[in-house]
Amino acid sequence: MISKSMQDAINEQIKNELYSAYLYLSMSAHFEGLNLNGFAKWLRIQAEEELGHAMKFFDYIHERGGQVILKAIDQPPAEWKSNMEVFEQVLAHEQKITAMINKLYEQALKENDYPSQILLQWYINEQVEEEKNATQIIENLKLIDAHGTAVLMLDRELGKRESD
Ligand code: OFO
Repeated sequence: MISKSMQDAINEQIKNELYSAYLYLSMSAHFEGLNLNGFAKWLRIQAEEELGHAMKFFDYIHERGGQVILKAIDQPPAEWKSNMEVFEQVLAHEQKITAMINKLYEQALKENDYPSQILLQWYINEQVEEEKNATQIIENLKLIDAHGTAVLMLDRELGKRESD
């Protein structure tokens, strides 16, 4: 059975993952408003993934005989000044989530809670991916600022080459 302290910490993290979904859905709506449908789609899928992260914790608490207690989710921002600002916020948010997951893992180590350690390893890997994806978008936006879209498109084209 899961300890009360680990159950409480994971319940808190369910809220944080749901806030991530809320934040990215709000960003998606922002891009819908700008008719940037690709950006909107990417963030909408990201929001769905976050819901999946929350549900993975939700199921885990039940599997360990614990109780899920849902908490209030804060209202996310609704306006951003630039595309860059959106993705800088995505990255900053993911870095915050990474720190939270690491703290949960430290708690699981302290409590000798081996099942939670195994579960959290999945999230640790996922956070590497999350930070990498956000960083990549920021780097692409910087490239567009520096060289224009044509160079970025040519770079994509050149990247398609396979070795003979
Ligand atoms: Fe759940 O990884 Fe992003 O926040």
